[in-house]
Amino acid sequence: MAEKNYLSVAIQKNGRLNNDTVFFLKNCGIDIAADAGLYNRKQSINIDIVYVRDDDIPELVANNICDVGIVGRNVFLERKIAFDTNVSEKIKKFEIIKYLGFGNCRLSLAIPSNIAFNNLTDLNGKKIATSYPYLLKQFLLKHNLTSEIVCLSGSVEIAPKLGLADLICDLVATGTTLLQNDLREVYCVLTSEAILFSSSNLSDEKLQILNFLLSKDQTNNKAKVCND
Ligand code: PRT
Ligand code: ZN
Repeated sequence: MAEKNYLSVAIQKNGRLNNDTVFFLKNCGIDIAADAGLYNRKQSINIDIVYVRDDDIPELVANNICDVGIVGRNVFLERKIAFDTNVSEKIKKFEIIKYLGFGNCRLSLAIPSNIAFNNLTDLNGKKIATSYPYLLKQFLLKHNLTSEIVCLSGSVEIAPKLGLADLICDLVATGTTLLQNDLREVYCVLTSEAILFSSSNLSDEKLQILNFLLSKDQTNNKAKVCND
């Protein structure tokens, strides 16, 4: 459980967000190593850094094990919708505090290059493979579409070739992975970047530490226009 006088910050241990997260925290005056142990206490500013897999960060914050976390907006929203759908009131309280301007990507629909696509109604009756079933379901409902969702935890881009799905809904950055798999991006479901978020019931003491850290950050990224 997060300790009373320490703000605990959950960050990705390895992976795409790790370096930029460490850089952001350094910019806030917290000098930590990118590859420290699982847990790193900074007594000078009453802060605990917890290094974990990004997928675990929303749960850690929701359960008050950690106070704030840094993840992609895609992971944040996917877990938030899952909590809103499945879990009791007390762990639904999440707030985005800051958009961090790195880890930019989009969650997009992509179809085999040789298949025609005119508009979203072409998706009716089709199978879509994804690791983001909640975000995709929300999108399908919003557009009144009757596609079937096929959940995969990784390597989503090979699903059409394997005959598991007709198309995919996956993260895209440069588009290289899609090209390599003969897929074509046809619709952006969500834009994403790394975000700092908290449970909305932080104590005054912890808020003070958080505000102190953020006051040192010079990057000053503003919230982007969202299409969720
Ligand atoms: O180990 P851990 O569970 O912590 O990490 P992970 O493997 O689940 O996530 P990781 O490190 O790959 O990504 C962390 C976050 O980075 C994601 O949740 C996104 O918010 C963000 N991000 C930014 C990306 C990408 N760009 C990205 N390109 N996450 C994944 N990709 C993958 C995508 O899934 C696809 O396979 O890269 C491929 C596409 O890239 P392009 O450049 O070929 O289009
Ligand atoms: Zn992950």
